[in-house]
Amino acid sequence: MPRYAQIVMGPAGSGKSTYCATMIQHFESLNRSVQVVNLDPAAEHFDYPVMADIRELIQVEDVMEDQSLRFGPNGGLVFCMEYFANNFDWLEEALGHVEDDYILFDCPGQIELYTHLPVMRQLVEQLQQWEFRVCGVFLVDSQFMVESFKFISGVMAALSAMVSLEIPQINIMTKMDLLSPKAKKEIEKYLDPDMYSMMEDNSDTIRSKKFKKLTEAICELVRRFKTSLFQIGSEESAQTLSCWFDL
Ligand SMILES: Nc1nc2c(ncn2[C@@H]2O[C@H](COP(=O)(O)OP(=O)(O)O)[C@@H](O)[C@H]2O)c(=O)[nH]1
Ligand SMILES: [Mg+2]
Repeated sequence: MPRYAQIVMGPAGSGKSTYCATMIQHFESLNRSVQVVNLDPAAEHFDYPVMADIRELIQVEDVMEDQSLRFGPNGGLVFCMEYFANNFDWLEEALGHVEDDYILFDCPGQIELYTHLPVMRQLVEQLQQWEFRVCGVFLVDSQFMVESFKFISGVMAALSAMVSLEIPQINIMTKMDLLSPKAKKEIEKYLDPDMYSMMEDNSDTIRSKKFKKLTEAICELVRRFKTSLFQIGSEESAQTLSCWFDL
């Protein structure tokens, strides 16, 4: 039987660890077991039992304290992830060889890991070599998606992860429960693919005409990749996710 993995990605604070904790509960209610691997070397706490924790391999504080390296928090994290990529045998040992396993990888929030650094791609390829079926889950905080341009920027971040990892990916807006009814309506407007044209600026200054072309080009790109977003915080969202992940 194959093994399954979700790579849980998204900016810091978007809700990755909360998602993993919630998925454990959801799996339990379905009588399925799921394990979580913490891949954030800077994680301070999480509300779930871990199968493996990257901090057993390397910790950001140790890297930052090292006088010969002299890294700040961001450089320290990149160093840790590169060290991790050079030591996948640690992960292999931690994962063991359990058949029919379902593992969530709770990843760090640094966006460059999903856009231009090779480490997450190397992780995906390694998992595939170990016969895992891998999918990506990209989380964005809905509170940062309420204005049209912010929405597009969130979608573009998700899209760049999707393009760089080349695996099936589901994009999820978190913290929908924190939005006002007006903000929820605004976001729902953008979720309909045909409504992207609503984001155009209709005033006819020269600047906005140029801007309109750019917006149209970006929306076309999003449409072409069929980038869609699901919302977290309702009954239907749990059902949709269950269908998606074939639970
Ligand atoms: N209200 C609400 N809070 C959330 C949700 N998801 C995450 N949070 C909160 O957002 C904060 C950051 O979440 P966390 O899972 O640690 O984010 P991470 O950095 O992506 O792992 C925590 O205080 C969570 O309790 C959500 O769907 N609704
Ligand atoms: Mg976290």
